[in-house]
Amino acid sequence: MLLLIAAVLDSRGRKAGVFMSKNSYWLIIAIAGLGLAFSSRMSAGPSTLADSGSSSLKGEVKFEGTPPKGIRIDMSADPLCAKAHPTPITTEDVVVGANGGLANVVVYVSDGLTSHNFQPPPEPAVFLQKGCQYKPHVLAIQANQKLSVVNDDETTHNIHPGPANNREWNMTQPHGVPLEQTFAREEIAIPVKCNVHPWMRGYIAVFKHPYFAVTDKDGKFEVKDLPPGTYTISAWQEKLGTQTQKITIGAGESKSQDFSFKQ
Ligand SMILES: [Cu+2]
Repeated sequence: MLLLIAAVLDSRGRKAGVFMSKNSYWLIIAIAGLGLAFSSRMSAGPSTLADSGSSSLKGEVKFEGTPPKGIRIDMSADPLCAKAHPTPITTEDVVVGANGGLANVVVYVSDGLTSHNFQPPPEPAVFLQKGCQYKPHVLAIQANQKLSVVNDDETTHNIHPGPANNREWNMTQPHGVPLEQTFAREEIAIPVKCNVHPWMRGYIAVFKHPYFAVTDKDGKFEVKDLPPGTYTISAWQEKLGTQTQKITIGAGESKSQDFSFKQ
Protein backbone atom coordinates (compact mmCIF):
# COMPACT_ATOMS: atom_id res chain seq x y z
CA MET A 1 0.00 0.00 0.00
CA LEU A 2 2.80 2.40 0.91
CA LEU A 3 4.59 1.58 -2.35
CA LEU A 4 1.39 2.37 -4.24
CA ILE A 5 1.15 5.79 -2.53
CA ALA A 6 4.81 6.35 -3.30
CA ALA A 7 4.20 5.55 -6.97
CA VAL A 8 1.17 7.85 -7.19
CA LEU A 9 2.99 10.72 -5.50
CA ASP A 10 5.98 10.16 -7.75
CA SER A 11 3.97 10.25 -10.98
CA ARG A 12 1.87 13.26 -9.87
CA GLY A 13 4.97 15.11 -8.79
CA ARG A 14 6.64 14.53 -12.15
CA LYS A 15 3.59 15.37 -14.26
CA ALA A 16 3.00 18.64 -12.47
CA GLY A 17 6.66 19.39 -12.53
CA VAL A 18 6.67 19.94 -8.82
CA PHE A 19 10.00 19.81 -7.11
CA MET A 20 9.99 17.64 -4.05
CA SER A 21 13.00 17.10 -1.84
CA LYS A 22 13.75 13.51 -0.86
CA ASN A 23 12.94 14.26 2.80
CA SER A 24 9.54 15.83 2.23
CA TYR A 25 8.68 13.03 -0.19
CA TRP A 26 9.22 10.37 2.47
CA LEU A 27 7.53 12.53 5.10
CA ILE A 28 4.33 12.63 2.99
CA ILE A 29 4.49 8.86 2.53
CA ALA A 30 4.90 8.35 6.26
CA ILE A 31 1.93 10.64 7.08
CA ALA A 32 -0.23 8.90 4.46
CA GLY A 33 0.74 5.53 5.91
CA LEU A 34 -0.16 6.64 9.42
CA GLY A 35 -3.49 7.97 8.15
CA LEU A 36 -4.26 4.66 6.49
CA ALA A 37 -3.37 2.68 9.60
CA PHE A 38 -5.56 4.95 11.73
CA SER A 39 -8.56 4.89 9.39
CA SER A 40 -8.44 1.09 9.09
CA ARG A 41 -8.46 0.79 12.88
CA MET A 42 -11.42 3.16 13.15
CA SER A 43 -13.49 1.54 10.42
CA ALA A 44 -12.85 -2.02 11.54
CA GLY A 45 -14.76 -1.41 14.79
CA PRO A 46 -14.59 -3.76 17.76
CA SER A 47 -12.66 -6.45 15.90
CA THR A 48 -9.55 -4.28 16.25
CA LEU A 49 -9.62 -5.07 19.97
CA ALA A 50 -8.67 -8.63 19.09
CA ASP A 51 -6.01 -7.34 16.68
CA SER A 52 -4.44 -5.24 19.40
CA GLY A 53 -4.22 -8.22 21.74
CA SER A 54 -7.33 -7.82 23.92
CA SER A 55 -8.98 -11.03 24.96
CA SER A 56 -12.26 -12.03 26.47
CA LEU A 57 -13.59 -14.56 28.90
CA LYS A 58 -17.06 -16.04 28.59
CA GLY A 59 -18.82 -18.69 30.56
CA GLU A 60 -21.77 -20.00 32.40
CA VAL A 61 -22.40 -20.49 36.11
CA LYS A 62 -24.61 -23.47 36.92
CA PHE A 63 -26.51 -24.51 40.00
CA GLU A 64 -26.11 -28.24 40.64
CA GLY A 65 -29.10 -30.11 41.97
CA THR A 66 -32.63 -29.03 42.73
CA PRO A 67 -32.89 -25.26 43.01
CA PRO A 68 -34.16 -24.05 46.40
CA LYS A 69 -37.55 -22.39 46.38
CA GLY A 70 -37.51 -18.71 47.28
CA ILE A 71 -39.46 -17.60 50.32
CA ARG A 72 -42.57 -15.55 49.63
CA ILE A 73 -42.18 -11.90 50.61
CA ASP A 74 -45.00 -10.27 52.53
CA MET A 75 -45.14 -6.57 51.66
CA SER A 76 -48.45 -5.85 53.38
CA ALA A 77 -46.67 -3.58 55.90
CA ASP A 78 -46.43 -0.97 53.13
CA PRO A 79 -49.49 -0.93 50.82
CA LEU A 80 -47.54 1.16 48.28
CA CYS A 81 -45.10 -1.77 47.94
CA ALA A 82 -47.76 -4.50 48.04
CA LYS A 83 -49.80 -2.96 45.24
CA ALA A 84 -46.75 -3.14 42.92
CA HIS A 85 -46.96 -6.95 43.06
CA PRO A 86 -50.37 -8.42 42.22
CA THR A 87 -48.47 -11.75 42.14
CA PRO A 88 -46.33 -12.03 45.28
CA ILE A 89 -42.59 -12.23 44.76
CA THR A 90 -40.00 -14.42 46.46
CA THR A 91 -36.56 -13.88 47.97
CA GLU A 92 -33.65 -13.60 45.55
CA ASP A 93 -30.70 -15.08 47.43
CA VAL A 94 -30.47 -18.04 45.00
CA VAL A 95 -32.00 -17.38 41.57
CA VAL A 96 -31.78 -20.31 39.13
CA GLY A 97 -32.87 -20.02 35.48
CA ALA A 98 -34.75 -22.56 33.38
CA ASN A 99 -31.59 -24.43 32.33
CA GLY A 100 -29.95 -24.45 35.74
CA GLY A 101 -28.03 -21.22 35.15
CA LEU A 102 -27.30 -19.30 38.35
CA ALA A 103 -28.08 -15.58 38.16
CA ASN A 104 -26.50 -12.73 40.15
CA VAL A 105 -23.03 -14.31 40.45
CA VAL A 106 -20.17 -11.83 40.28
CA VAL A 107 -17.32 -13.22 38.12
CA TYR A 108 -14.08 -11.24 38.24
CA VAL A 109 -10.31 -11.21 37.97
CA SER A 110 -9.06 -11.60 41.54
CA ASP A 111 -5.35 -11.97 40.77
CA GLY A 112 -2.88 -11.65 37.91
CA LEU A 113 -3.35 -8.12 36.58
CA THR A 114 -0.03 -6.40 35.94
CA SER A 115 -1.47 -2.90 35.74
CA HIS A 116 -3.12 -1.47 38.83
CA ASN A 117 -4.10 1.98 37.68
CA PHE A 118 -7.62 1.98 36.31
CA GLN A 119 -9.87 5.00 35.91
CA PRO A 120 -13.57 4.53 36.67
CA PRO A 121 -15.89 4.73 33.63
CA PRO A 122 -17.52 8.16 33.10
CA GLU A 123 -21.09 6.82 33.11
CA PRO A 124 -22.76 6.25 36.48
CA ALA A 125 -23.98 2.84 37.59
CA VAL A 126 -27.68 2.77 38.46
CA PHE A 127 -29.10 1.02 41.52
CA LEU A 128 -32.86 1.17 41.20
CA GLN A 129 -35.52 0.75 43.84
CA LYS A 130 -38.61 -0.49 42.04
CA GLY A 131 -41.54 -2.40 43.50
CA CYS A 132 -39.67 -2.19 46.82
CA GLN A 133 -36.87 -4.37 45.44
CA TYR A 134 -33.35 -3.55 44.31
CA LYS A 135 -32.73 -3.74 40.59
CA PRO A 136 -30.37 -5.25 39.86
CA HIS A 137 -30.30 -7.45 42.95
CA VAL A 138 -26.49 -7.58 42.58
CA LEU A 139 -24.69 -4.62 41.03
CA ALA A 140 -20.98 -4.53 40.18
CA ILE A 141 -19.19 -1.20 39.80
CA GLN A 142 -15.69 0.25 39.79
CA ALA A 143 -14.19 2.06 42.75
CA ASN A 144 -14.98 5.80 42.53
CA GLN A 145 -17.50 5.22 39.76
CA LYS A 146 -20.58 7.36 40.31
CA LEU A 147 -23.40 5.34 41.79
CA SER A 148 -26.83 6.77 41.02
CA VAL A 149 -29.47 5.48 43.45
CA VAL A 150 -32.97 5.90 42.03
CA ASN A 151 -36.27 5.60 43.86
CA ASP A 152 -38.90 4.71 41.28
CA ASP A 153 -41.50 3.90 43.96
CA GLU A 154 -44.17 6.15 45.45
CA THR A 155 -43.05 5.18 48.92
CA THR A 156 -39.93 6.53 50.66
CA HIS A 157 -36.93 4.22 50.97
CA ASN A 158 -33.97 4.35 53.28
CA ILE A 159 -30.91 3.00 51.55
CA HIS A 160 -28.28 1.70 53.91
CA PRO A 161 -25.16 -0.12 52.64
CA GLY A 162 -23.17 -1.97 55.30
CA PRO A 163 -19.60 -1.95 54.00
CA ALA A 164 -16.62 -3.50 55.78
CA ASN A 165 -13.97 -1.66 53.75
CA ASN A 166 -15.72 1.57 52.71
CA ARG A 167 -17.45 4.55 54.28
CA GLU A 168 -20.89 3.65 55.58
CA TRP A 169 -23.84 5.84 54.68
CA ASN A 170 -27.53 5.71 55.37
CA MET A 171 -29.93 7.98 53.53
CA THR A 172 -33.64 8.53 53.26
CA GLN A 173 -34.81 8.84 49.68
CA PRO A 174 -38.32 9.98 48.81
CA HIS A 175 -39.65 9.25 45.32
CA GLY A 176 -37.86 11.10 42.54
CA VAL A 177 -35.13 12.66 44.68
CA PRO A 178 -31.71 12.02 43.09
CA LEU A 179 -29.00 10.43 45.19
CA GLU A 180 -25.40 9.99 44.12
CA GLN A 181 -22.62 8.24 46.00
CA THR A 182 -19.30 6.50 45.40
CA PHE A 183 -17.32 3.74 47.05
CA ALA A 184 -13.59 4.37 47.12
CA ARG A 185 -12.24 0.90 47.80
CA GLU A 186 -12.60 -2.61 46.45
CA GLU A 187 -15.13 -4.71 48.34
CA ILE A 188 -16.91 -7.88 47.25
CA ALA A 189 -19.64 -7.35 48.07
CA ILE A 190 -21.36 -4.69 50.17
CA PRO A 191 -24.78 -5.74 51.52
CA VAL A 192 -27.47 -3.11 51.06
CA LYS A 193 -30.66 -2.89 53.08
CA CYS A 194 -33.59 -0.56 53.50
CA ASN A 195 -34.36 0.55 57.03
CA VAL A 196 -38.05 1.01 56.14
CA HIS A 197 -38.68 -2.30 54.35
CA PRO A 198 -36.84 -5.18 56.08
CA TRP A 199 -37.27 -7.59 53.11
CA MET A 200 -35.23 -5.33 50.81
CA ARG A 201 -31.78 -6.81 50.30
CA GLY A 202 -29.20 -6.27 47.58
CA TYR A 203 -25.45 -6.22 47.02
CA ILE A 204 -22.96 -3.85 45.44
CA ALA A 205 -19.57 -5.32 44.44
CA VAL A 206 -16.82 -2.72 44.05
CA PHE A 207 -13.69 -3.35 41.97
CA LYS A 208 -10.44 -1.46 41.49
CA HIS A 209 -10.32 -2.67 37.84
CA PRO A 210 -12.89 -3.09 35.05
CA TYR A 211 -12.60 -6.88 34.63
CA PHE A 212 -15.82 -8.17 36.15
CA ALA A 213 -19.33 -9.23 35.16
CA VAL A 214 -22.55 -10.34 36.82
CA THR A 215 -24.30 -13.45 35.48
CA ASP A 216 -27.62 -12.87 33.74
CA LYS A 217 -30.84 -14.85 34.34
CA ASP A 218 -29.36 -17.81 32.43
CA GLY A 219 -26.11 -17.80 34.41
CA LYS A 220 -24.10 -16.39 31.50
CA PHE A 221 -21.31 -13.84 31.80
CA GLU A 222 -18.64 -12.15 29.69
CA VAL A 223 -15.55 -10.26 30.81
CA LYS A 224 -14.35 -8.17 27.87
CA ASP A 225 -11.08 -6.58 26.76
CA LEU A 226 -8.80 -8.50 29.11
CA PRO A 227 -5.11 -8.03 28.52
CA PRO A 228 -3.39 -11.36 27.79
CA GLY A 229 -2.12 -13.05 30.95
CA THR A 230 -2.55 -15.72 33.59
CA TYR A 231 -5.34 -14.92 36.02
CA THR A 232 -7.19 -16.20 39.00
CA ILE A 233 -10.90 -15.85 38.18
CA SER A 234 -13.31 -15.80 41.11
CA ALA A 235 -17.05 -16.31 41.16
CA TRP A 236 -18.92 -14.89 44.16
CA GLN A 237 -22.45 -15.77 45.13
CA GLU A 238 -24.08 -14.11 48.14
CA LYS A 239 -25.18 -17.37 49.77
CA LEU A 240 -23.08 -20.09 48.13
CA GLY A 241 -19.66 -18.49 48.61
CA THR A 242 -16.67 -17.94 46.33
CA GLN A 243 -14.95 -20.25 43.87
CA THR A 244 -11.70 -19.67 42.02
CA GLN A 245 -10.10 -21.07 38.88
CA LYS A 246 -6.83 -20.27 37.09
CA ILE A 247 -6.75 -19.48 33.41
CA THR A 248 -4.21 -18.30 30.87
CA ILE A 249 -5.46 -16.14 28.03
CA GLY A 250 -3.28 -15.32 25.04
CA ALA A 251 -3.42 -12.14 22.95
CA GLY A 252 -6.70 -11.86 21.06
CA GLU A 253 -7.89 -15.15 22.50
CA SER A 254 -11.46 -15.74 23.65
CA LYS A 255 -11.72 -18.34 26.37
CA SER A 256 -14.58 -20.10 28.06
CA GLN A 257 -14.67 -20.85 31.78
CA ASP A 258 -17.65 -22.33 33.59
CA PHE A 259 -18.43 -22.54 37.30
CA SER A 260 -20.75 -24.78 39.25
CA PHE A 261 -22.29 -24.14 42.68
CA LYS A 262 -24.30 -26.38 44.93
CA GLN A 263 -25.88 -25.95 48.33
CU1 LIG B 1 -37.45 0.56 51.16
